[in-house]
Amino acid sequence: MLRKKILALLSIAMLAVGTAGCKSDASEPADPELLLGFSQIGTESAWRIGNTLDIEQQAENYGVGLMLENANQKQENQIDAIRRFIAYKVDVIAFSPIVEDGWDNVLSEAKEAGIPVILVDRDINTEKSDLTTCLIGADFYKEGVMAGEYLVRKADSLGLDHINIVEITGTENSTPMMQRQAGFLDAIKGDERMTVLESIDGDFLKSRGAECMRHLLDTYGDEIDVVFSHNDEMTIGALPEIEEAGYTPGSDMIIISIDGGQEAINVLKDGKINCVVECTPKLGKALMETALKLKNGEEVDRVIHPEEQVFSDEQDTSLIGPRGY
Ligand code: GYE
Repeated sequence: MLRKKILALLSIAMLAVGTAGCKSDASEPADPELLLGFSQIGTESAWRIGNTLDIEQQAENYGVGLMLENANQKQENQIDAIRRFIAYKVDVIAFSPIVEDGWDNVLSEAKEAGIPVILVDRDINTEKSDLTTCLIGADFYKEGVMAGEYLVRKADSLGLDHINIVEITGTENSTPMMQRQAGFLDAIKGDERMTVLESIDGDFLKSRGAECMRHLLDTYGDEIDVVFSHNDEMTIGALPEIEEAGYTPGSDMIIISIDGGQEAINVLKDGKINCVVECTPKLGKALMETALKLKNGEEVDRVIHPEEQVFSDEQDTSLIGPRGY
């Protein structure tokens, strides 16, 4: 029985919410029509925490029973979680793959069990075409392009003729890392003013952002004109290092970030970040609607990209409203 199944699920989940009827009160909502297993990457950023909260909230809104597991930044934990979802016969599996490679075996198992899989946020790399049904997540390439285009405009407005860039990247082999880098490089390529001094892996973590920035400052010092960081956490980790080295971020160095969480937007308003490309974590509504369609055997869109914008010192930043993550 579904109700028993959900109770069992909730008891093993590290973190779970659902509208599953756990009480016998007749006024409680009926068993959910859909049981969704979702493997989240971890809690590395405000983005990730906002994404988890949004998915929980939307599951509740849509009356979806949610089994949610947090992989604490480890691919093997995600693979184990997906295997548990298969064993418990959830209706639909969703997950945010921490890296692109290494999913074929477990996803073949899901396919054999007849459970559709939705990719949330990040993509996978596979030779097989039918292991997943769709991807709900940002267009990371476009985000990189928007960051690069901002830099070109900024260089024009400041009349700069040579610009040295350091790049602090997200988790190696993850979709946002690869696509943000590719989009950024494409947007600045052909612009003779731009030189990338170094790209360094900051793993999307604040502590790594600080470490990477220390290394970059030690190596290049005041040669650095621009810091392009793949997420807000790493940016926020890097800023105190820049200040400690005697530079004022936002004026001595141009700081470009991605995500658009509240903390980074506050720093943008203070003038210590110049540009933040938005990446919305609010993917829960599209996820619930897509999962319900799959449960009902309906067709779904292969790719769903949310609309995103750029926040920067080109606008009146005091008008940017609360971000909600
Ligand atoms: O930019 C970062 C997070 O995959 C879009 O992962 C996500 C990225 C986001 O940890 O902050």
